[in-house]
Amino acid sequence: MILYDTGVSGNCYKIRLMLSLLGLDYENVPINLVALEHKAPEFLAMNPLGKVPVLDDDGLILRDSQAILVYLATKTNSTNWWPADGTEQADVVQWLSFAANEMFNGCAITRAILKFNRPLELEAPQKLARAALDVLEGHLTTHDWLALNRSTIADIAVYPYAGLIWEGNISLAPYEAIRRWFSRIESLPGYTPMEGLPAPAE
Ligand SMILES: N[C@@H](CCC(=O)N[C@@H](CS)C(=O)NCC(=O)O)C(=O)O
Repeated sequence: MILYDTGVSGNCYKIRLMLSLLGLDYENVPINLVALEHKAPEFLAMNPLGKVPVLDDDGLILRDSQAILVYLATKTNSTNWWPADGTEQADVVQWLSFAANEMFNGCAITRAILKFNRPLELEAPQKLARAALDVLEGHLTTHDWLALNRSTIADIAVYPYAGLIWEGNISLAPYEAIRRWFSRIESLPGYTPMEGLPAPAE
């Protein structure tokens, strides 16, 4: 398996984390976004959206971190991470959509503006980030995990941009339930860190 990967990307980190939790070997091909390697014709042939991550498993090419998480759990028959039952899958998918929408457009964009000086307007993504964190905090006040009362790919999809939001100048100090959930994820066997995660204690 080959992962086309950018180290600072939370979406790519989701895949590195899942591969590590599943104990899978893979080849890592770094993609330099500053050098626009993701817009080169050979990369666009794999992902016409021109975005990382991309996974190549023996010629099967997949884009989108949520889709890749489903694929990796399915490939390894890990029904604890990705259930076989459709109703249970729907519970997990609610959070995969939350990761791709509210977490990305709120937390990831807020971080990108402040950490990478992206020339975007800050107010709307910051507001979305706080609203998303409030939803997470509310859920995690009464649940240990996002779906199915156990760790699933839902947690792996949402964790990175929640944990990295301190790089977007939003303090995690008031979010006690989220920080307890971080500790549970960071204690999973096979957990691997990235630059900025685990988030420093405040
Ligand atoms: N929905 C996609 C989003 C992928 C994405 O936005 N990747 C970013 C890095 S985190 C990227 O490649 N950005 C470069 C660009 O959009 O030009 C996923 O979850 O993988």
